[in-house]
Formats: sequence, structure tokens, C-alpha cells
Amino acid sequence: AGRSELDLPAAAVDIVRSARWVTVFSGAGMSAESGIATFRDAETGLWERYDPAQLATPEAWEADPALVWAWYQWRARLVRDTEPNAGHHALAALAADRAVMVVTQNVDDLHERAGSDVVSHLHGSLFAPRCSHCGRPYRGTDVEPDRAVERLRVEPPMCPHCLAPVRPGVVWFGEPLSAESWSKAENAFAVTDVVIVVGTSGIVYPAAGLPERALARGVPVIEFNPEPSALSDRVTHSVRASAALGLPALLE
Ligand code: BJW
Repeated sequence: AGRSELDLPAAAVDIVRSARWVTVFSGAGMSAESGIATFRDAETGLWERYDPAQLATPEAWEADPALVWAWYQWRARLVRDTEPNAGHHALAALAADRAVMVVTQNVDDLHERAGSDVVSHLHGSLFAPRCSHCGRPYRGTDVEPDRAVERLRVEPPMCPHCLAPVRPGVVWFGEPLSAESWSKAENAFAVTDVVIVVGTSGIVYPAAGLPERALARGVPVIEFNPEPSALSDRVTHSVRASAALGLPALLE
């Protein structure tokens, strides 16, 4: 799709082209066109009875670790089996002649696989399991997602140091974001000339407060989302386009 068909204002394109530092703030919609369901969409198939917002909680983990572990194994496998989309590739290409700092809420690795430098995974990663007790990273090979995870329960492996169950390396509701990922994100928003917000509902804090910080400094924020989000009213330009259609138009 061309820029005019997308209703992508020339002013927004100029802002991005003339920026030396670009910060990308992405959410689940970034990966939707790679075939990964967004967080607040209904799940299909095996997991249709389960609400992601119910499974991504410390309470779910306490109540049924094998259920939660199987769900994350299944999601990791979905990510392994898919590819970055045209939006991920456009953001990587944008870094050819400027600094692009990707701050993502996503737990997939599609930005990295497209070739972007990810400065922060605010909500962790599907590929960084750790001990639920001592926090040590778990490097066992038995966590590699395989094709046998289409089961509702898989017992998590045990930490070899303290024998506690290994947990997914993600941030659940009520848990603090890692200090390191938070400060790296803050730094990106503090120095950037422009923010590109893609595919997030903008309702989960503290992450959703980051674009506001840039606006408060007078830094333009350009949103790409086919639907209005909680941030749409406050951003400088809100482009009603998907990630895979809208972001490549920035490069045209
Ligand atoms: C497209 C598209 C296409 C579709 N192209 N776009 C009241 C007020 C303020 C805060 C709170 C509050 N009550 C509770 C809180 C705190 C809570 C919170 O924010 N809750 C709100 C829901 C109210 N936050 C927390 O608990 C955080 N921790 C915290 O605050 O700690 C404090 C603390 C300090 C010290 C000690 C202890 C505690 C932690 C938040 C962790 C969030 N975790 C999750 C799960 C990660 C693991 C996993 O993936 O399973 O992160 S929840 C989930 O939401 C996930 C996402 O990263 C996050 C954001 O969702 P996202 O990415 O925006 O996805 P969707 O699905 O919501 O939206 C998709 C968008 O894409 C839509 O807009 C579509 O239109 C669009 N889209 N297709 C472009 N093709």
C-alpha cells in the first residue's frame, strides 16, 4: 500500500526521516501479521477455553504450574514456527541510516530475527526460563519447544541448584519489570527524537506510560494501529494501518 492510500501524513514521514534517534515501542499487534494472536484476542484451538489474561499471572502459576508451563511452551513453539513480517523488516531497514532503539512489550524474538537491536524486552522473553526460587537462568535443553507440546499440562523442569520448578522468563501482572530492562527503556525515551508506537492497546502499566514521557518533552509520537488504542488521543499522529502495511510506507 502506498503512503496516500494509508493516510500516512507526509509530516509523519518527514519526522521519522529527519530523526537521528528513533525509539520503537511495540506490542502484540506488531507480531499479529506473523500469525501470533494478540494478547487480548480470543485464542483458538487447544487453548480456546483459556483466557491469556488469566494464564499470565502469578496466581495461575501457583495454582497449576504444569498448565502455565505447557501454555508458554506452546507459545514458544508458535514463535519458532513463524517469521518476522514486513513491519519487523521495515524497522530493521530504518536503522540503515539512523539509530533505532526497539523497546518491546513482546516476549517473542521477531524483532531480533528481522535484524533489529532490541534495547529492552520490558515483559521478558519466551526463551529465557529461570528458576522460580533462585532466579538463575535455566539452560537445560528440555525447554526447547517441540511438537509434542500440544498438551494441556507439561511438568516444568527442575532447577539443578535448588530443585524448585523452572518458570517462564516473563513478567506477570503484579510483578516488577526488571530494573535493567526498565532503565534501558527510560534511557531510549529520554534521548529519542521521535517515538513510533506499534500494535499496543496502551493499557498495561508502567510500560504504557513511556510514550507520555516523550510527549512531555515535546517529542513527536507516531502510532500505527488499525484500531484506536488508549494512546491514540494523545499521540502526534495516529495512523490507522497495520504494522506490516504501515511501517514499510515510512521507507518509500
Ligand atoms: C495491530 C495489529 C496489526 C492488532 N498491526 N496493530 C491500575 C492502574 C495502573 C496500573 C495498574 C492498575 N492495576 C494494576 C496495575 C498494574 C498492572 C497493569 O498495568 N494493569 C492494567 C491492565 C490496569 N501492571 C503490572 O502488574 C506490571 N507490574 C507492575 O506494575 O509492578 C508493580 C510492582 C512494583 C514493585 C514490586 C512489585 C510490583 C506488570 C505488567 C506485566 C504485563 N505482562 C503481560 C504478559 C507477559 C507475558 C506473556 O506474554 O504471557 O504482558 S500482560 C500482556 O499485556 C503482555 C503484553 O506485553 C501486555 C500489553 O499488551 P499489548 O502488547 O498492548 O497487546 P494487546 O493484545 O492488549 O493489544 C494489541 C493491540 O494491537 C491492539 O490495540 C490491536 O488493535 C493492535 N493490533 N493487530 C498493528 N496487524
